[in-house]
Amino acid sequence: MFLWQPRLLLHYRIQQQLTCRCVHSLASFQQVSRLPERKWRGVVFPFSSLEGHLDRSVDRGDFQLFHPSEEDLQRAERLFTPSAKHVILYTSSAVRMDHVPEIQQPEVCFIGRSNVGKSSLIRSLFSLAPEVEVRVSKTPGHTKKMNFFRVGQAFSLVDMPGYGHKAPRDFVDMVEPYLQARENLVRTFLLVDGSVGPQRADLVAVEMCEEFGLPYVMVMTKIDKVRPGILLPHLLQVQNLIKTQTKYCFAQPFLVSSTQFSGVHLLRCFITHVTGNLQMDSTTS
Ligand SMILES: Nc1nc2c(ncn2[C@@H]2O[C@H](COP(=O)(O)OP(=O)(O)O)[C@@H](O)[C@H]2O)c(=O)[nH]1
Ligand SMILES: [Mg+2]
Repeated sequence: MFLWQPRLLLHYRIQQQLTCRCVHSLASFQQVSRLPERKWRGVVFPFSSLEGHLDRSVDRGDFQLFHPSEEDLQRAERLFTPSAKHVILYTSSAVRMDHVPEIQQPEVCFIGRSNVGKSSLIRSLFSLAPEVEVRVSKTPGHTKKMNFFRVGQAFSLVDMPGYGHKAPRDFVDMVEPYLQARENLVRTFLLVDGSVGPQRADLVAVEMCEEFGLPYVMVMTKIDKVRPGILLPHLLQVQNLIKTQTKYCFAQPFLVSSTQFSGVHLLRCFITHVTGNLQMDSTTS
C-alpha cells in the first residue's frame, strides 16, 4: 500500500493538470492593478501604449471617450466573477430564431468574420469563471450556432457564427434575423482583426448595422500580433470609417488582445455600463 502512494499521487497530479482550468494572472483587474502604473495602464487602456506613436495632429479624444475610474473597473469585475448567487454559464445554442431563448435581461452580441477572435474574446471576458465552456476553434467557421451565455440576472451574451469564409449562409439565415428582431439586444460588438485591418466583409457588416439602425461598437482584436507601426494605421482606418460612414457606431474603437488580456477589463466595464449595471457620471456611450 505504501509503495503505491507516490504513483497515486502522480496520477492525481496528472488528473489535476488535465482538469484544472486555472485563471490567468492578468485576468483580474485587481491583480493587474498591482503591476507598476505604466504597465497596468498599458494592459487596461491599450490606447495609452500607442499614443506616443501617434502624430501630434491626430485628435486623441475619440479614443478615450469611455474612460472609467479604477473603482468602476473593480465594480464591473464583480459582475464577471461568479458566486453561488451569481451564476455565469453557457445556457444554449440556436440555429434558428425560433430556437433562441426568451430572455428579459439586456443582451449583447459579438459578430465578425470567421477567425477574427470572437470566441477567444468571450473566453477572456469570462476568464474569472473558467468553468464556463467557450469553444475556440483552430478551423475557421467553426461557430455555426448562436451560443448564449447568462451572467446571473444581469445580462446575456451571444457568440455569433462568423461571416466570410465558409459561413455566408449561416450569417444570412441566423444573424440578420436575430439582429433585426431581438428586442432585448442593447449593443452589438463588431470585431475587426487589428492585425490585418478592416476587410471588404467588415465594410458589409458595417453597412448592415447601419441599415438596421443598431447601436454598435467596433472592437479591434489580436493587437498583440503586430507592432504599433502596423496596428496604428489600421486603428486610424477604423476611426475614419466610423467618422465618415456611420451614424449608429460608438465613436471609440476598442482595442483588445485575448491572449494578453489587453483591453479586456475595459470592455467588461463597458458591457457592464451599457447593460445598465454600472452608472457612470463622466462618460458618453
Ligand atoms: N495572437 C492572438 N491570437 C488570437 C487572439 N484572439 C484569437 N486568436 C486566435 O485566432 C484564431 C481564431 O479565434 P476564434 O476565437 O476561434 O475566432 P472566431 O472564429 O471569431 O470565434 C484562434 O487560433 C485563436 O487562438 C488574440 O487576441 N491574439
Ligand atoms: Mg468562434
